[in-house]
Amino acid sequence: MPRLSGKLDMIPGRRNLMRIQADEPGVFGGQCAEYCGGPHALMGFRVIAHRPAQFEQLMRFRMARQSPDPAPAAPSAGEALFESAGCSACHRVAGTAANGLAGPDLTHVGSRRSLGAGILPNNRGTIMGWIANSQAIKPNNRMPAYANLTAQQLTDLAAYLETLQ
Ligand code: HEC
Ligand SMILES: [Cu+2]
Repeated sequence: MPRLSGKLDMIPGRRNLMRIQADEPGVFGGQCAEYCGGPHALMGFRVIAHRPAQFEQLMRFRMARQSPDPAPAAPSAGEALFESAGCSACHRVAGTAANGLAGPDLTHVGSRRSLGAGILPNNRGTIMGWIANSQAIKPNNRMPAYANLTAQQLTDLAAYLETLQ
């Protein structure tokens, strides 16, 4: 990714602008390059560049999925648990009461390729494992381990998160 944009430091209290330009479609890897705390070595990210027509198509698909459900169903077990287990205190999900800002916005977590800044592929099992004990996967990250949740509860949460496309 540095090939597309150069590098830029984040400075507390200052707003920076980074221009990322890809001349060809492709997937470009990046890595946090400034020591920032315990899990610093585990901070990867990807830039995916599409051809303009394909990008337009993807965005239209996204917008269509976001249009409000005319008759919202009762919340699933996983959605209710997301609220009652306290996940929503740290995570935002647009269109729901969850509006925490301490962790990543999970509005589209179901369509992410990876979890935890690139360290895990995104699937039902890895979501469950992350929630149960993210501290073993990424030591010192700011999400507590949820060792008290049952396998059924982890499954319900993961099934809910998968629907957030
Ligand atoms: C105290 C705040 C906090 C609470 C409570 C919390 N999380 Fe997190 N969560 C985080 C942070 C911070 C991260 C990012 C960790 C990292 O990658 O360094 C995260 C990451 C995640 C991720 C990975 C997202 C991604 O983009 O890779 C998922 C999924 C997740 N949390 C689900 C949950 C669920 C489900 C609950 C409730 C059972 C929960 N979280 C409770 C702070 C929290
Ligand atoms: Cu870092």
